[in-house]
This record gives sequence, structure tokens and C-alpha cells, in this order.
Amino acid sequence: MVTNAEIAKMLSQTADLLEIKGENPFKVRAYRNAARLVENSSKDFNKLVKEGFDLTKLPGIGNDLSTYIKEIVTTGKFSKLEELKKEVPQGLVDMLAIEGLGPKRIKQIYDAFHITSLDELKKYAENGELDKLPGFGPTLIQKILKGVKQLKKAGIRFLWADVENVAEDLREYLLKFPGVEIVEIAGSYRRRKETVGDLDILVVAEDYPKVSEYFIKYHRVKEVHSAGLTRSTVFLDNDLQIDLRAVSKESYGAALHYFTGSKAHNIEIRKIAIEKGMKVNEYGVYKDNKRIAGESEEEVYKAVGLCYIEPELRENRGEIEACIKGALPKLVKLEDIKGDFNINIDINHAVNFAIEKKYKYIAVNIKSQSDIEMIDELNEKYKRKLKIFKAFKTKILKDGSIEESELMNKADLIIGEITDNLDLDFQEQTKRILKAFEKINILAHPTCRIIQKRSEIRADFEKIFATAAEKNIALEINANPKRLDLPDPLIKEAISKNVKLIINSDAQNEKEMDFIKYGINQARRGWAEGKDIINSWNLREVKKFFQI
Ligand code: DGT
Ligand code: CA
Ligand code: CA
Repeated sequence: MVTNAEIAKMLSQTADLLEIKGENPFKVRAYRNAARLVENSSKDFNKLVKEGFDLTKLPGIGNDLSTYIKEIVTTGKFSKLEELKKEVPQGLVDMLAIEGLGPKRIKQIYDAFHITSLDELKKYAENGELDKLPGFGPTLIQKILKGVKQLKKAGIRFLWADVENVAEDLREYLLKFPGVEIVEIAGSYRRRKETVGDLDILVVAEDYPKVSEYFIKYHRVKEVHSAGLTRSTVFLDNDLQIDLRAVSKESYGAALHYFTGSKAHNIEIRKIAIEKGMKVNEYGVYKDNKRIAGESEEEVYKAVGLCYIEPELRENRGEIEACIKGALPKLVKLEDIKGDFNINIDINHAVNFAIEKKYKYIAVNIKSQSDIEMIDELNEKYKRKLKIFKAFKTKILKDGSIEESELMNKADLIIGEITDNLDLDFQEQTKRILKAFEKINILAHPTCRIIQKRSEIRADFEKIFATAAEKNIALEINANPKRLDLPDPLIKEAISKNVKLIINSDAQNEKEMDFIKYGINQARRGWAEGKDIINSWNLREVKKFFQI
């Protein structure tokens, strides 16, 4: 589902890119007006389109824009914008975020020097070339230099899994300091977002300035940005920013809630409080200027009339409404997992790992006749303790047929994956996947995205979900932290269509079998309960689902 804000963003990005390209100003303005209209509308455009409302009745929306908005709502993407992104260098798009640089000036810079990256922009600003352009005075040049610096820092996002070790190490490091009572890592890290911009650490301690002094001596600190009386910011050797904040015990819950975010969730909570004549901030909940809550998060939610909402759900994607209706999901947990269905390592190693984790079943990818014999023997050996299924992993070809083999007939399960022709158009890609559904049991990494490196394939996931639910095809949540595929919004949508999902490690070595925990993070962010996740079920239910 696409929100009004998302539609508006795509339209206004299109306007920016058209303007950088120097397109007709009337056209540019039409996109901007449409973006504003959608953004400020009290009506949900998603709903309007689904109800068949004639968008051209709205002021400033002609046939073209109406078609575009429909495309965005139904596919979640805007092909015109995708095309423009291919034409306009990313560096120029990045420059839009610099204060003082709009599309017009970026075009001016590009036309004069043909520069397309932030680094080049910095060079031209420093060596005095930019000054030669009309309107580029010293103040603007300073702004540009500052903007480039900020952007380069802000632009770096880290995979959640890549900051996990340092986050937990810092937590332990801080807890060791005398007088430190509580250390909690809030922000996107606590919400288990697939990437994090920085770490927001809260600390309850007797003497904060002393803790701060100790904090900035952490062995991986490269640069101390600031160290104040209640807040300190440093950068680690890998450029990860860490914000440390002092919090008092009585307002710990309110601070934890505020700094866990997301911002969008916080804004909604504050609205609810205001409606009830209350005020919420990082220090507590107030009524008639009196503090009525703040020590724990539970207390904060309760004070505004809500139940506790798990951090993974706090994205303003309906969690507050669900809480009011008593319909919050009971999220799946790592302890619920009873198996792994996409394992590419030595069978004996996989079996040992599974037994250690007390898994009830696994599926290993078979590559030869001897694999089959080995699995038969192991099944004999571990009767009742562990069931080992034979999975045959195969490529889904361009036309939706699959690469077949003798081994297929001896497998319990067929796992299909798309590895090429990722840029097929929406219709063709959809058709390809639906056709593959006739042959496969599990669709691996359904969108084929690689986080921050490769975008999702274009396909009609609404249709794919409907068909998967009808035919009992399991969709994978690939737990590799670089993939986390399905992405969480799609997990939420799949579940609402009654699709069953399976969290797989896709391990290439024994260590990676532990990836499952990242898949759990993602599943929880997608509102998944045990009933939605096949490998949290017992063996009998799994066999029944796949009819094996
Ligand atoms: P990140 O670091 O980009 O991965 O995302 P977050 O969510 O960790 O964001 P960050 O580090 O900028 O701020 C941490 C939390 O602090 C954020 O989730 C919510 C809260 N917060 C920050 N700025 C604002 C604000 O302007 N308004 C409200 N309501 N909350 C804010
Ligand atoms: Ca953060
Ligand atoms: Ca922060």
C-alpha cells in the first residue's frame, strides 16, 4: 500500500529531475502542484483509485497525471521516475539535499562544468570555479561546502547486522562504568530496521559527565564531535555516529519511547495525547502541567490510553489503530523457530547445527545422488529427533519454466529462485513468477533486492500473493542481512493476504545458519505471528502444508 506522502514524494522527485534536465517549466509545475494536492489531501488516494474515482475531477489533475497516480498506487512504482533516475546522474539528485541548491542551480552547475558527483562539486567550490557562475556568492559557496560534508556523513547507512557487534560491545563497555545503572540502545537499532543511520544510546547514571569522558575513550572512537553535559556525539573508526544521552531514572521510559521513534510513530502518539488534553515529550506525560507518567514505556502508553507496542511495529503503519482495536499481532520469536529450509552447506554440518539448536526439521539442498543417500541414512539415524527434507533448488528461467533435473523427482521440495533477467517489465516478470508457481513449493528471495545495492524487481506482488495463498506456495523471508527479502512492508501485505512465509538462512557456511535471527527481526517488522511462519510450526503441520 502506498501512502499519500509516498505518492507526493515520487511526483515531486519527478518534478525535480525534470527541472534539472531543463524540461518545460509548465510541466514541472504541474507535477509539483499534483504532489502538493496529494500530500495535503484528507482523502486516501490509495482508496480513491481502488474505488475507481475519476481523478481528473481534482484541480490540476489531467489525464496524464491521473494515469501516473494510478500506476503508482497499483504498482508502488513510477516508471517515468525510474527512467528519469537512469538519465539523471545520482550525484545531481544528491545535490538537491544541499541547502541553497535547487534544481535550477544544479542545472546551472551541470551545464557549466558537467560535474555529476559531490566530490567534484566540492572541488569546484574549493578551487573558485563555482564563484564564476552568476548568483554564486561566498555565502552560497560556504553553504554548499557545509552541505557536501553533512551529506557525505548522513548518506552512510549501515546494515543492522554490521553494527550489532559494536552496539552490544558498547553496551557492555558502558555498563562496566561505576554508577551506570541502565544502558539502552534506542532509535532504528531498537526497532530492528534493516539499516541504521546512527546509534542512539541512552544512559541512566549517577555522574553523566564522568560517563561521557569514559565513553569518548572507547577504543573505536575516531572523532569526538561534541561532549556536553547531557549529550555526547562521536564517530567510530568505521564512520558510524554514536549519540549518547543522559536520562534521569524517572523519565527513562519517556526518553526511551521518544528516542526509539520512529518519528512518525511519536507524532501520532503526541496527537492522541493532545486530543486527551495531555502532553508527551522525552521527559514524561503531562496533564494540567502535572507529570502523570514517564518511568517506563508501558506507563507512557497506558497514560495516553494505549497498550504497549513493540519497537519493531513503531513505524506508523497502523499499529496505533490495531492497538486501539485490540488487534496487535503476537509477534513471532526466535525461540519459535523449529527449522530452516534453505541450506547450502555440508549436510553433516547442517545436521549438527540443527540438533544443537533443537530444530525439529531442516531441508538441505541436494546436488547429487549421494546427497540423497546420505540424507536417507541420516533420517534413519535421527528418527524422531530431526527430519531432514530434500530440497531441490532451481533457477526460474525467463519464461517461467524451471531448470529441471533428474534429482527433482527425488526431492521433497522444489525451491525456485530468480537470478537473471531482473529487469523484465512488470507484466512479464509477474507472468514469469506465476508460471513458476506451477512447479515450485518455495519462492526464494522473492524481490531479488540487495539492500542499498540492487532494487526490487518490478512485479505485481498483489497478484503473486493471492496466487501463493491459493496454491500453498511458501514465500521466503531470506534472512541474509544483505537481502532481508521479502522487505517488511511486503511481509505485512503478504500476511494480510493469508500468504504463508518461511524464514530461511540461505547459509553458505555453518556460521550463516545463525542468520535466522535477522530474518526474525524482519518478520516482526512485517507483523508476522507464528501462524504466518511455516518454520515455527510443528512437523505434522509443515508436512501437511507442502503435502509431503
Ligand atoms: P536512523 O538513525 O536514521 O536509522 O533512524 P532513527 O529512527 O534512529 O532516527 P534518529 O537517530 O534521527 O533519531 C532517533 C529517534 O529520536 C527517532 O526515531 C525519533 C526521535 N526523534 C528524533 N528527531 C525527532 C523529531 O524531530 N521529532 C520527534 N517526534 N522525534 C524525533
Ligand atoms: Ca538513529
Ligand atoms: Ca541519532
